[in-house]
Amino acid sequence: MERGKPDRRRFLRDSAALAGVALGATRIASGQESADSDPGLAHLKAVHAYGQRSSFEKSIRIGNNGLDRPAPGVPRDLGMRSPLQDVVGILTPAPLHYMINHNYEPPNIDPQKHRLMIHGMVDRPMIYTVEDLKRLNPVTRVHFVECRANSVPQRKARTMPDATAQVTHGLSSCSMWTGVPLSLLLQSSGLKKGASWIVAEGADELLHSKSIPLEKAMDDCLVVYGQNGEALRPEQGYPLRLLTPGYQGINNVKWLRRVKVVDKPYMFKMESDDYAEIRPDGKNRWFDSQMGPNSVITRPSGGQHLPGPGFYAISGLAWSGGGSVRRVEVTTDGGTTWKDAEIQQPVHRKAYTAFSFGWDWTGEETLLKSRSTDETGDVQPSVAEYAKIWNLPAGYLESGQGGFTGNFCAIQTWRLKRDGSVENALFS
Ligand SMILES: Nc1nc2c(c(=O)[nH]1)N[C@H]1C(S)=C(S)[C@@H](COP(=O)(O)O)O[C@H]1N2
Ligand SMILES: [Mo]
Repeated sequence: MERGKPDRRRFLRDSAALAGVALGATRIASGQESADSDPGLAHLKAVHAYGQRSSFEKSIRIGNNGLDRPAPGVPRDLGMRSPLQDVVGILTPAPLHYMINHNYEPPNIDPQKHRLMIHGMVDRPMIYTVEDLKRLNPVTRVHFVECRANSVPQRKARTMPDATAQVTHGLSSCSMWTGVPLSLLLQSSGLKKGASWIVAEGADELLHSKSIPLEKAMDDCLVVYGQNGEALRPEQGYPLRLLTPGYQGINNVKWLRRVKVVDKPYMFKMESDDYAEIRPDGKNRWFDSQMGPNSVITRPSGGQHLPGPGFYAISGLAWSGGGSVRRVEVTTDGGTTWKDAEIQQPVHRKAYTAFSFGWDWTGEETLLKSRSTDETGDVQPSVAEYAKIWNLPAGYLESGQGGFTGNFCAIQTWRLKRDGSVENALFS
């Protein structure tokens, strides 16, 4: 009978669905087989099972050296810069988050096998699985991560007229991170008297390790497993990473597997030598980790082109390791006059903050700059002020010679030319 058919079909469908639930993995595996033999289904799975951006969107990460590929011959340090000029809003899409791996390719870690050990000067050493951590109350926060080498003038590509915002500021990114407060794990283990530092260690081949003051660890550090609504990317430390909001990138240990509570910094090569700033006056800044107030105009910025005189929103990003961004000023006349830009919500502490400033361009050549102030009243320095803070001799930064300065947060200048092209003009 005709009427019987739909019911029978539904019965078959429902029992197939139930069988799918009961058989679990087996059922999915046989489904994959049929997708392979059915090109239409294979296409759906390949393209839509995990979404891809429009084929018209071409923005990509580029090599740390400012080229569209990593530097050849540096197999132990893989760096990729984030395309700041293309990012919309305050979150960096995870596939475009900048990346610094001192150990080249990220390890491919099975989260079921991964463990995080808390030990050292604690009453109760603990070993956590990723699932153990997910049983705890999660916290979600928006924070930037920034390499201390971001923007340093010693990198040649950074001072060239054709540098884009990706080349000048692309060793930083901002994500929404989800995990648990490190303080919760440390408290549960019980801190012993005299504990004053932690040493965090990653599960990469080189066991990237970093000493961090216990005060910071107990303040706002997180052990995170989530990034922008999904699991951390392998490049960002899957399945677990330490997040040290506002501190130099190197502290944010990826593939985190161990936190040892200790009573002194361990002075690893990277923190006592490579990452410590030996200034021209011979002085050193060990563990001076907090990133300063920073900002960059991303539209219009280096490599972009304005079609002609008229209205433009000058927009960009501001951030500070000191807390939330309270104010951003913009100058469209090379620094003669500064005006407040509009700060866009949401504003998070130690996170990218978007700003914009409506402007009528007359068509004349001019210099554009932005300057941020954070909640502690810290103001982003000019290049000259930055040189003063770090006690650098005149012309030191401009020369491109000498050692790394690090934490370079000086005001960025873009030159807008009469033909509408935009150039990097850091030292103007
Ligand atoms: N395990 C491990 N953690 C690491 C690194 C590393 O090489 N290995 N690089 C550090 C440095 S120098 C920076 S700047 C940040 C970069 O974070 P990202 O790659 O997620 O952008 O990770 C830090 N954490
Ligand atoms: Mo870094």
